Amino acid sequence: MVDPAWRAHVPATARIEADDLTLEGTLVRAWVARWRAGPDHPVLHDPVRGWLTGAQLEQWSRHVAQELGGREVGRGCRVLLSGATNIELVVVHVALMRLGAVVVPVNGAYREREVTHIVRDCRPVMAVVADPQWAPWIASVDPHCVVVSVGDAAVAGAAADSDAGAALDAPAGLDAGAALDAFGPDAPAMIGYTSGTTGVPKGAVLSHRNLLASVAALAIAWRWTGDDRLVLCLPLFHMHGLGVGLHGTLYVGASAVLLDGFDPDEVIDAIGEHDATLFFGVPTMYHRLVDNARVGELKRLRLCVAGSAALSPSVHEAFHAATGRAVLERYGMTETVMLVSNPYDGERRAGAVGIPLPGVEARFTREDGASVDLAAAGLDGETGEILVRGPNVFRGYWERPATNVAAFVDGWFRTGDLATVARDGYITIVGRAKELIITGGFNVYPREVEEVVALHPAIAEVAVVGTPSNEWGEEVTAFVVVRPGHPAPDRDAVRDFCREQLARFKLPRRVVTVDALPRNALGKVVKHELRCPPEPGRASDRP
Ligand code: MLC
Ligand code: AMP
Repeated sequence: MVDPAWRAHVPATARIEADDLTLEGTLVRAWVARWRAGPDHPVLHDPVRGWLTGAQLEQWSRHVAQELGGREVGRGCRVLLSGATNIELVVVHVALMRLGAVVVPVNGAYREREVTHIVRDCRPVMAVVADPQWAPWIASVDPHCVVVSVGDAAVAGAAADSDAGAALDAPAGLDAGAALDAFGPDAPAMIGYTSGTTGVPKGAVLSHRNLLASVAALAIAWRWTGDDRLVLCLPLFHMHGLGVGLHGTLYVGASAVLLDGFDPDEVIDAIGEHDATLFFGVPTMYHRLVDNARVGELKRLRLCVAGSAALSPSVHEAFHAATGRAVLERYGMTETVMLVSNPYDGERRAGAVGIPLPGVEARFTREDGASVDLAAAGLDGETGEILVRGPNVFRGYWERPATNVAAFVDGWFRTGDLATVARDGYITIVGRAKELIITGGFNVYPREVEEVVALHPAIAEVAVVGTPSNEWGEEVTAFVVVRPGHPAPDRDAVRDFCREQLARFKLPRRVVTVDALPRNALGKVVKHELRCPPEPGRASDRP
């Protein structure tokens, strides 16, 4: 039998099979085992709470779980979770996972339209959120959904924590304790909202096994151990911050310094102050770091990882020149957590995402529809859609049977991403079969923006596309046809008009007025023919 490509990630001295990744059963079981093995090990830091040890996280999350359990949050119940990157949010997240509730992470920038869609779709019993504005929005869909603030949910658990310092093996003495950490690997753990290939936001249901498999693979591939310390400034409502940064840290028994939001100087300060070894970021963060005079200080890190969007080779090279460190780029998605990564040992190729991670198998569907193995000869230079399979890959979208049929081919998940494979097996993402704009690592679905812009009284027609930007990767750009007799609305007028209905990162950064949209014989807008006029001196366009 041919060795899978992923073996390239495994150290020569280790023997690992795909099944070994999920031997611990669930992510929660693995976390609890680490906290018990190292109760005094510092696990999480934030500027308000300082350091929290494994024992403290175990106990605090257990008590929050008991509080929430007492409020009817049980196994399989969906719970919306949205808040800043800090210890309180993590405690609530861990508590929900330990209860067997299904966490639905939601971007805190979402507006009423976006929040109510998710509430209507997944019917949560509770919403633990940071923004008080959300309460009436949620109540408008379901008045029975309990809405609490992240602080209140976390503090309720802390107040119950009267046996602080009690032995870690005491939970059986607490009533609800027996109900924690007691579910199988196939139980749903999380529903991540994403639009997949079709553009309608839908929930990807990930099991505890999916989440475990992915971080177990990353621990091997990135040599991530309990001695590591990550500076984590990513939002905890997407896979990058949550499924990789947080879950991985807790899985390997390492530590993370949490920062709410990205500021290059704060990141560099935190790395120095806390002797960090790791940084994970989206390309926009690396773009800003290489522009910072102190970027050289990042050379003290063991590993810098980039993902969620393509890292431009020029930023990769500038970072390397300034720090002596080659950024390790990887590729993943909500439905699968992580899929492909450059190797820790070996070439970290600028512009490529690397080789499938341990446990992950990848195939290609060529333009003629033929599906071929990644290693098949003659792929060099050809473009195909990547299909994947593995213990990390979700089973389907929440209550979307028809979409699920189309999302898989013979058990292989269609990523909607187009790639090429070099003869040595390195994968390069070259485009997308799905209509999607990725700006600063956040996904924007053109159709969603088009639907809102089209409501503007002066706009007759609109087409939204992603246009290249050095800083953001892509920028949301709206091409508009103005209604006869109306003055053309400028960029700010369009943004202001959409502000109530769209999260800020979805607002068009460019608005271009055109006489007509290019259409094909069937009347469909030919988006690739839409071109932006140059705007010299744009701040975001670094040469
Ligand atoms: C913020 N803004 C954005 C934006 N982020 N606009 C477009 N795209 C974005 N990503 C808006 C703000 O609302 C503000 O609007 C204006 O830009 C200036 O904000 P800023 O202060 O410069 O931005 P900042 O807050 O610094 O945010 C930039 C960022 C952030 C890069 C730190 O976008 C970020 O944290 N991105 C990470 C996204 C992420 O975690 N993705 C993972 C997805 S998981 P205004 O109107 O007020 O001027 C995934 C799977 C995988 O994809 O493989 O990982
Ligand atoms: P999401 O829906 O937020 O999970 O976004 C996943 C998408 O992000 C993938 O399908 C890719 O299109 C994109 N993506 C993630 N990592 C990379 C990368 N390193 N290079 C290019 N695209 C990426």
